[in-house]
Amino acid sequence: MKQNAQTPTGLDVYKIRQDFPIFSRKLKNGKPVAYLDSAATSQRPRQVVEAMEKYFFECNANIHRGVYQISEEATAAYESARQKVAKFINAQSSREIIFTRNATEAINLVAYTWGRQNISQGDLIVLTIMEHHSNIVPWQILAKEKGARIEYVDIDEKGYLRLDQYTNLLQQAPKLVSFTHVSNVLGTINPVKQMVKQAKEAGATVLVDAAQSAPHMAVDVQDIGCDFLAISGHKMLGPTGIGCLYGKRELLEQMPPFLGGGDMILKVTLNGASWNELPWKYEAGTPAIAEAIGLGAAIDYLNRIGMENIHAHEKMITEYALEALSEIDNLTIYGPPLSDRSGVISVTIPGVHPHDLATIVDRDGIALRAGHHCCMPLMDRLDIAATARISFYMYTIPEEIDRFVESLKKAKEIFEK
Ligand code: C6P
Repeated sequence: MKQNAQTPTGLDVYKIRQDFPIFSRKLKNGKPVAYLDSAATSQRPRQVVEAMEKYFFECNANIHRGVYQISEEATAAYESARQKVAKFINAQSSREIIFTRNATEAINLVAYTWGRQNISQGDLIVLTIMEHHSNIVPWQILAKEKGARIEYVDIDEKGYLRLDQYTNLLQQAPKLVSFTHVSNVLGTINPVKQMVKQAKEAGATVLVDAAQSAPHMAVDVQDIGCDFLAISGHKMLGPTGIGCLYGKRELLEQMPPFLGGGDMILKVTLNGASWNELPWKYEAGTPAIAEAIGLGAAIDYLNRIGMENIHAHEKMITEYALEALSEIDNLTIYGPPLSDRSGVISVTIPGVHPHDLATIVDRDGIALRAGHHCCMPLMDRLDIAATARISFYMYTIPEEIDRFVESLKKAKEIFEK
């Protein structure tokens, strides 16, 4: 791919990068950062920071409380961000969008409310071996409390979910099925629509972890058909401290609240309380106002670029990286073929700890993540302790892949001496 080349859909990555001041920064070694860790957290364009700054400088006030002008403006900006999220994932109503701190909190919200109400002794919860800890541990806590059991769908040698096993598990009528849309280690894009359809036919309630998909491809909750869906703002150009839970209205209406406190009530007496309407029933206390507004600006930015264009660009970069990496011997690349993967590539080199690799390439200004990526059961399944992972976004350019590949080759030479 040449400089200034556009993707077939017309994405001008070099222009986009001008919106991200971090790419103009020089590191201690005088080089710009080659940021290959967007699966951990994305970079943020200036438009997002400016939207937050505007709130702080122009209408900083608490929301849903004041009748004065700036409080009303703050409330309107916060609620408009909710509408943007609803539209972005095609929820039927913005009442189905609950602001949380991140995807982890969104999943915990379901486990602590719907889970406590609906999971009983002996019930089955189906998860997959490729889940992030945030889609395992809340269910383990619930299962332990209720005496429920958990079964995990395995992967095959290529990194696809074993759908034959999934189909068999569904025959045991699980109460809850929860899985990730995209694996943060293997990059596998799971066939969520088909999986949700099967789970619904089996009578299960279904949660989709979209932390790694919503930033990179169009996600449509009505088309997917899930009951719940979790996203994290900081992985999709937004700030940290904000995420969302999508829940079908009829479920959210029936579930008990998550946290108690201000804003989530209609009336409180010394003997009890009644709950506010959706979505505020699940948003106790002063929320992350500036962060929600920042997420709204991030969604505006994503919409302006277009999710199809983002996806197409990341596919090109992933193909470019896979090709370059396939020429390096003695390197294991995890995950399925290009057609079914997102912009995440995990690798290992026999005898080299991924942390050592990450430390060496850091000297060349390459930012990547090494470790278990909060997927210890998957690491156990793959019989490894860790991987080195590169991950991309709309702003990733081929030069950054070239820099990584060069640095990786150098590191290999050092280790193989
Ligand atoms: N994965 C990674 O480097 P939070 O931390 O709540 O924003 O997101 C949790 C989460 C949930 N599901 C998936 C599939 C994820 O990848 C993550 C976060 C980061 O892979 C940080 S561990």
